[in-house]
Amino acid sequence: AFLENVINHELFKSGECTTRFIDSTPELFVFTPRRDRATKLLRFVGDVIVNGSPEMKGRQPPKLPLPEPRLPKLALANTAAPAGTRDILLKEGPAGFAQWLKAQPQVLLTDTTMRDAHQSLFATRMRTADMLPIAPYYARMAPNLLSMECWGGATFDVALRFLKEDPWDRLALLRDAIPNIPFQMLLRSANAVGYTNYADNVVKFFVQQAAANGIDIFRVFDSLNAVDNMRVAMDAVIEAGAVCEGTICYTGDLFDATRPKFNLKYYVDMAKALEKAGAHVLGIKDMAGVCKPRAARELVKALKQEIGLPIHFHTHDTSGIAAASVLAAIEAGVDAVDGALDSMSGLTSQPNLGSIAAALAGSERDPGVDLDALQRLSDYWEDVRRVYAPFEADIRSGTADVYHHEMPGGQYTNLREQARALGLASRWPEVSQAYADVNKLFGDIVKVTPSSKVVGDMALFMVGNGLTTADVEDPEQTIDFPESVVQLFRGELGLPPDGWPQALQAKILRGKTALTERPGKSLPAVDLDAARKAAEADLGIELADRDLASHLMYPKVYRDYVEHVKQYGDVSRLPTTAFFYGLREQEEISVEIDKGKALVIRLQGRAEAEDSEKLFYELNGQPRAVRVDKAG
Ligand code: 3PY
Ligand code: ZN
Repeated sequence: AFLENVINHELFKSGECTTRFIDSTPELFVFTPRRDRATKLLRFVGDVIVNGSPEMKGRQPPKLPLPEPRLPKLALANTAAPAGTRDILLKEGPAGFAQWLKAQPQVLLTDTTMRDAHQSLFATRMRTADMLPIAPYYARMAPNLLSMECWGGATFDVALRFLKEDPWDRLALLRDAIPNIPFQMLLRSANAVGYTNYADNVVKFFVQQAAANGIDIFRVFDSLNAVDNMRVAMDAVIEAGAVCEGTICYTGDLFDATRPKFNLKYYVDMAKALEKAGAHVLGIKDMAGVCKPRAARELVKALKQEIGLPIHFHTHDTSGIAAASVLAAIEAGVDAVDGALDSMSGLTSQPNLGSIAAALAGSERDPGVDLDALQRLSDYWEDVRRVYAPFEADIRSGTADVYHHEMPGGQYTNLREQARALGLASRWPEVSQAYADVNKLFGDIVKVTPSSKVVGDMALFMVGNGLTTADVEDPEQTIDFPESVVQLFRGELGLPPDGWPQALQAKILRGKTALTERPGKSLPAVDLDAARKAAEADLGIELADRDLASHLMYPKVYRDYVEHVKQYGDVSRLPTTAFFYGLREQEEISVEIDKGKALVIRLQGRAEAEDSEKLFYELNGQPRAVRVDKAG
């Protein structure tokens, strides 16, 4: 590498260097880290080959090899992306964009495939490497989508924690490839992309970074539907010049007279409060998929009468009949709806976007999308989805049970997985019943991340410990409640508009005082400069603003991620089969480490010793051997 640097140096090439050239030219000693990067990747893949991916513990790999995902037959070279919906946003600004949306006779469509669909179908495990190949086709084949939901929710945490990749890189790379379709993210109000309330200035800083790095539309919701807890996030979105989709979480049943709390007035009042708070768009987030067609129709009709904002409807297909609700909302005049492309739709995911578009073709609300293009994009996802089969829940049909337990689609598969890990897999019906019981115990609340996680924790706790509702309520019976339950009842996730059941709160808190205002009011502002310096000293790297945002969201997870990068380099470009399943002998993969620079890796053979294994690779045609210790 040193010689390479010398002969490539401008001075050396010009022939003007003297014998002091080496002493006076320190950059000759800066070697390209390519060899190092390759070694790290070979070690990572080697570890997966020898010891298995930690992510695969207890899971069955799919039958390999799998076919390469089919990309649409469309020549990309030299074709620029056409103008799309994002061009309208850039020209008109958020308020003008919202007006434009409201004035459209057709219904607009959001594709959730890159966020909620995989969060709800395979535990958020979709990697950037599977999103990038299809991205330029989206830009060319579906430019008139309202938006692509591709960031936020659980994707931030899972990217760093399990996929060992940087969510900000994902956003930047997708943005680069798709300049013409608005990007949408899910933001959990004061919980940002985490599970607990953050200081106001941290929420604001996070929003600023997300907007600066490419998010156009922020769907902001609160896990207890508390508008005051949404204000900081909403203000930050508006200030950043992005579209603020203030969102109500739908729960219960509009027509269930025994639960009058979640009636039409409740939603209309909340929508008015969000409009007053400056939302550009109103979101209806039916996270569990319990908004029945009749409720969707009535709700949209009432909201259209009562507020002036365009309305965007989101639901899940857990019941198997969610498309009926989407069509009912469209008939009632909703302005935009979410769906997932065919092969990533259904079950706990969104209803099928392609089928919804086809059903509307030729009608007054025809979304005017290219149905064949959606099909070709879906073909790609169909192949990608096979790679993630081990992360899918073993469910084969919709279930009306969702109207009873009301679990969010994004939680359902995760909670089943948690139950399995605790040895409660065969007792799932009890867990599901306990989830409904806990909701009643907690005073009938909105259940969506993070409040839903607390309800899930408590349900598992009750089933695992054989506790009944009566046991939990009995003031004489001492219970060591899970920490998340104590935090919820202390008000650390905010306060439900009608407060907590007081007797249970007293029992859970055992004399601890509860917050009486939103947590952000009492959380001290974080000194961002000091936090950056401390983290830089701890991690031994410099932190850009977006890195600081990662650190502020998840200090421990981010630290582990940085350690992983130091040890193995950037693993985000490895093909997903190599990432989860390693390489079979003679299998060859190509990994793009820089634009136009690829490593071609082939596993030639393996030699096993007692506590280690030697792997013989071919790296860009050259033999390389790596020894990997066997895990204890
Ligand atoms: C999330 O917050 O991740 C959700 O998907 C809630 O529905
Ligand atoms: Zn959802």
